[in-house]
Amino acid sequence: VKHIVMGTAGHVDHGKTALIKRLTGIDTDRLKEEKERGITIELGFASLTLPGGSTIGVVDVPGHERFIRNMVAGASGIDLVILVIASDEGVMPQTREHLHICELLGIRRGIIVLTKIDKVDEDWLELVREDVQSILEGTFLADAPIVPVSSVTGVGLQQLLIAISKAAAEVQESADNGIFRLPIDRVFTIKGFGTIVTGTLFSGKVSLGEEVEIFPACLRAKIRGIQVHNKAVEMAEAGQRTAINLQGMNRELIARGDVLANYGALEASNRLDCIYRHLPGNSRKMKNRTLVRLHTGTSEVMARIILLDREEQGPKEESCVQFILENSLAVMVGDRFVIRSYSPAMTIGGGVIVDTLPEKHKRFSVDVLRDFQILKGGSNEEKVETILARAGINGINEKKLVVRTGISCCEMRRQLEKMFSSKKAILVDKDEVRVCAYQIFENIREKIVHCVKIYHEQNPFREGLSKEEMRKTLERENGVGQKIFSIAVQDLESCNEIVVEKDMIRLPGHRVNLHGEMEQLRKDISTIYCNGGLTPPTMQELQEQFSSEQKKDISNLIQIMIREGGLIRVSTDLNFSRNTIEKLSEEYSHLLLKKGKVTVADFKEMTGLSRKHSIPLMEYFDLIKLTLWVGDYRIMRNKKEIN
Ligand SMILES: Nc1nc2c(ncn2[C@@H]2O[C@H](COP(=O)(O)OP(=O)(O)OP(=O)(O)O)[C@@H](O)[C@H]2O)c(=O)[nH]1
Ligand SMILES: [Mg+2]
Repeated sequence: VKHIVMGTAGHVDHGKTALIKRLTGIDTDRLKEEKERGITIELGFASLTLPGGSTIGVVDVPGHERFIRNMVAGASGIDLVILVIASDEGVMPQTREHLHICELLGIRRGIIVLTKIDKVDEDWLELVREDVQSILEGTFLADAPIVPVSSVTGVGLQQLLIAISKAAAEVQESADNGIFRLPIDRVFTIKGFGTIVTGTLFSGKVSLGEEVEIFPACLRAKIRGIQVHNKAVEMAEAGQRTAINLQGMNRELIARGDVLANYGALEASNRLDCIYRHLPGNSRKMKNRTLVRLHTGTSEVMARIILLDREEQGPKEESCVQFILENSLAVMVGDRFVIRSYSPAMTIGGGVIVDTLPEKHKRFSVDVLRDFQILKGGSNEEKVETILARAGINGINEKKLVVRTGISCCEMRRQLEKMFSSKKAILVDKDEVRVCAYQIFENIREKIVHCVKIYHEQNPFREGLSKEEMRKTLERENGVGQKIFSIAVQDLESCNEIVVEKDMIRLPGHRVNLHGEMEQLRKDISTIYCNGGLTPPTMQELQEQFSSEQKKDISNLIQIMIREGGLIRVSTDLNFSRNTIEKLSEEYSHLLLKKGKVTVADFKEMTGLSRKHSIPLMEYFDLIKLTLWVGDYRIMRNKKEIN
């Protein structure tokens, strides 16, 4: 069954509430203040049974400009609008403003009702009709029927009911994304029942006993009772005016503007990427960073608009923007919004949300603007790809993908299956259906292999590195989560790119039995340097003593031995054993103490070395600050400092 909600719209005092009362028998002005002042303040609700027997929900909104925020809340979610214009007054400011709001909210169907015809004559009515027609030009109501009525005499009401039935029959059932969502427009308590919330059920369905959540505060609650058109029901569906009794929920914690939804379905956000249209009637251009009122669903928040693709925005222009919200909202991609200026509060534009959890963007970035085009009008696959890229290293779960792309749950499942098999996405967590872009996953795989490779180079004696340690490093440095890490390791293992033994990861080519050979090689090198004393071989001379396959191992080993301290690097080409250097250092110190000043000739005489070895060694001792080079000779550095 198609469920339909019809809403009123129009200037204050034009007869909206009187009309609904005449049609439904229900006086939707319930408040004492409303009765006293004769105006509507809060939203009113009723149901209307059509000639064919079906029942539709009715939302009556206030016309006064001070209560526009209530009007926007009431109008979001309606399928059909009754634009009420009093024939004695004709088109007034809120006639236009409400019309704009309905247009911006994406309402597609409606009827114009000219009320109070008992107060005007035929000629006047004709003038008003022409005036009305001119403001409807180019809007969704351009071809809508115009029905003159009097709520006092009852003239025209029958024709109106027929027009409503016809329009209701033409309402297309909107594609349902499958997520239960109800933006709350009223909260109250009933003795013995506790907290009740009401709203138009946007999408999905809800049943008795179900676990739900209130966003953006993320409060858990249980459905104790459901009413539709004042009747208790087991389940409510998209498009129905619904009252819900929540179990275990304090009334004070909920307010209009909150959203009741499936548990875990939504996420609070402080930034929204949107396509924004500045209304044609605006006299002023929209400037970057303007503070505005953003209305969406039943909520209103203050927000700063960041124009991403232009310096300022003129009337009729459409642009890519990001809103920075003063209070967080829980919305979905595809949701419509209305923007009103801060002061005076006037409707100036609106549009549609294209990402609910974006990062801060750089203005005029080609990449960002390309993403906007995709999120606005791309294929499902392109949209999912863009959001997966934005979601980053740990991916995003399927539910949140639905929220962030506006693609329905069923369609999303099909889309993901396709992307899994074409290697564009990968499932990283089966339980919550968490998905990651394949490219990002591949980067993690590469990073792991690279880490192991580096580790082997630096630690040729070790079999491999600890899996847990690598996981911690990747988590710390790249934010890689546990699940995706283990999937990447498993995947690499099955592709035979790494070997996992117990808690160790190594490359398949890394021969564990090298251990013994390497140890032997190390001993050999050590002996060569010990025997070499003050005249060790150069790197090349050393390499020549071994086979060519061992070359790479030797330079690795030398590096390790230097790092460990057994060998001392004196110049790029000369290494000495630690013992040799220590002994030499002692002798040199003695000489320095004895002579005070030591020349190269003195050093050569002491060691019996040629310049080739003497100079690098003397420079080495300068470097480690044993000596200070003063012109032609060296002095002991410590001694000089004492002086
Ligand atoms: N003569 C005559 N008076 C009407 C008709 N419809 C409404 N009225 C009167 O107009 C006044 C305003 O009517 P409402 O229905 O409260 O107007 P409204 O559009 O709901 O006003 P807000 O909700 O405050 O915007 C009331 O005094 C009604 O009795 C009509 O068809 N003929
Ligand atoms: Mg009213």
